[in-house]
Amino acid sequence: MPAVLYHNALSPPSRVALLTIRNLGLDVEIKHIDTYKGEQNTVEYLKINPLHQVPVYVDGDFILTESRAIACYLASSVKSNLYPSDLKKRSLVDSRLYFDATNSFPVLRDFARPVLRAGVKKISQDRREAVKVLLNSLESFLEKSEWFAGDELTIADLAILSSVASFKACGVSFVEFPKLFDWYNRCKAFPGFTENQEGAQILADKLSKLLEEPLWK
Ligand SMILES: N[C@@H](CCC(=O)N[C@@H](CS)C(=O)NCC(=O)O)C(=O)O
Repeated sequence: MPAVLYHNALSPPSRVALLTIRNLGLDVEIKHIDTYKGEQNTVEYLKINPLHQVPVYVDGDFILTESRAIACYLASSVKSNLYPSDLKKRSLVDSRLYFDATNSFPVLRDFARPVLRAGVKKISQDRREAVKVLLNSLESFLEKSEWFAGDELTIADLAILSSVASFKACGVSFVEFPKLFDWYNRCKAFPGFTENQEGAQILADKLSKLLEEPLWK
């Protein structure tokens, strides 16, 4: 029986796990969980993840939550260079993954969640500014190397792509961030890019419908 990823395409963390699966070419069954219909709150699902979130990776009796941990596990399980075994290279990947978890995703979440979950109709200026500050930080990482954790694509790029694709779908301009724009365009060659962008677009369309102002201005 193949392993299962409980997934929702709108969810940036869920797309981190999916991008990893696609780039590793793994045979994993993708089960869609509609978090807007509350499918993450069923008794059955809560047994898998009491935090009622996607993504969750399940392989037999092995249950793994947290998108970036899933990415590390999957890449390690097949000894992929997407998560290098060299300690220093791997630590740089970890560093970027922690940055992604504590900076990129929170900025995106704070931008989107009040609209999706709390009926907010306008995104505050400080949340819009936080997006630019984040993209500026990402731009600075790319001054040192072609990819976020060195000279080759790693799961750090896949994690960051999930958030960046969401901002792109929201219409955020990349004119001030040429290295990031170039990196984003180079990512197009990798498996799962379009699928990830489509999920990001569904998120952006949903936000647009709920807002009383342009999504990005
Ligand atoms: N730190 C978690 C975050 C996962 C997360 O926030 N998932 C959200 C979607 S973006 C979710 O499932 N929300 C549904 C809920 O909380 O009920 C990860 O990286 O996997």
